[in-house]
Amino acid sequence: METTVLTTFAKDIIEGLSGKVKTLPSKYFYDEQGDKIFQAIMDMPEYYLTECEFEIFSEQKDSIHRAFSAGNEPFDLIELGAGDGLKTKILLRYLLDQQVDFVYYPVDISNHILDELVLDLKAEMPELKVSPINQEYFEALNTLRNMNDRKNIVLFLGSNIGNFHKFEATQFLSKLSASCRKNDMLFIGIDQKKDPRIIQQAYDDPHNITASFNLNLLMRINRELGADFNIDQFKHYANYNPENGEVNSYIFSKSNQVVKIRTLNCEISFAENEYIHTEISKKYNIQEIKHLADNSGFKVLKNFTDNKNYFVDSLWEII
Ligand code: AVI
Repeated sequence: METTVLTTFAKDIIEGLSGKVKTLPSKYFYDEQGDKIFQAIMDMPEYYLTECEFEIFSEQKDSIHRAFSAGNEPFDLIELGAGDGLKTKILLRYLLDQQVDFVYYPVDISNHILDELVLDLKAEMPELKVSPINQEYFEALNTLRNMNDRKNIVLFLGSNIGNFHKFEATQFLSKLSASCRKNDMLFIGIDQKKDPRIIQQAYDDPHNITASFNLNLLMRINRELGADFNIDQFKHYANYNPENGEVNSYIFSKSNQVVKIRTLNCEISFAENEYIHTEISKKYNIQEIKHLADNSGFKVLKNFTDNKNYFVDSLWEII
């Protein structure tokens, strides 16, 4: 298993760095170090997304519950990419207090993340029925098809959908709707378009935490593939474009330089100011969210927004 993961990682890295325009997949941000830095990002005030979604869950948990159980229908919760479950915990606590009978299925490909989450939940909410699924998202939905007979509410929070280009988001969501049963629902967290300066600051913060998150990708290549990236010779750059709603993140080379990747036995040249594209974080407005749902086999049932109207948790049904 270890070897396969490393081989896929190595293959993706070499492929991304060998192209005319260099790119690295943002999914590789999240090694142990990257998870810690991402936690620090979520704790900083400039990264408003976490606080806004937290507020939606805290202040509207009763209406969220009512919308989930339309007509008093029983349901189970499946969370794709559960992480530390901070927002979800508010909802789980509330549902338990209301004596709702449900199972919580956190889904993640990282066993380590799931183990920590389950330990944490068992300590905090011993009465919770939690059943972790250590699989890819779609595999997990297929597993559930034959495992439970309640309606599934799929949670995909934290604006994770923003890390896809629009066409990829539509593809992913279409696959998701096709993997669901007729009366299942999707509860999806999406960051909204807003004052560009607010968005810009969230991805180019004055504490340089996002910079270290981005540059950790090079450190990871050093650690896992024996590369010799000199981090001081690279810098983070993020730019929000209000025309397409995308924040694009890059790592720029500060000089002409050559980097060796020992285990792959190769050298990568960088010209001064040459960049590696590392991430896209796309923002949507309410109209675009409706289109996204309509084009991927869903229909928007209800939008839950925070007081500033920065973020939306949108509840979708299958059409
Ligand atoms: C995980 N994802 C939704 C975050 C985002 O906002 O795109 C990752 C992130 N990148 C920089 N800051 C946070």
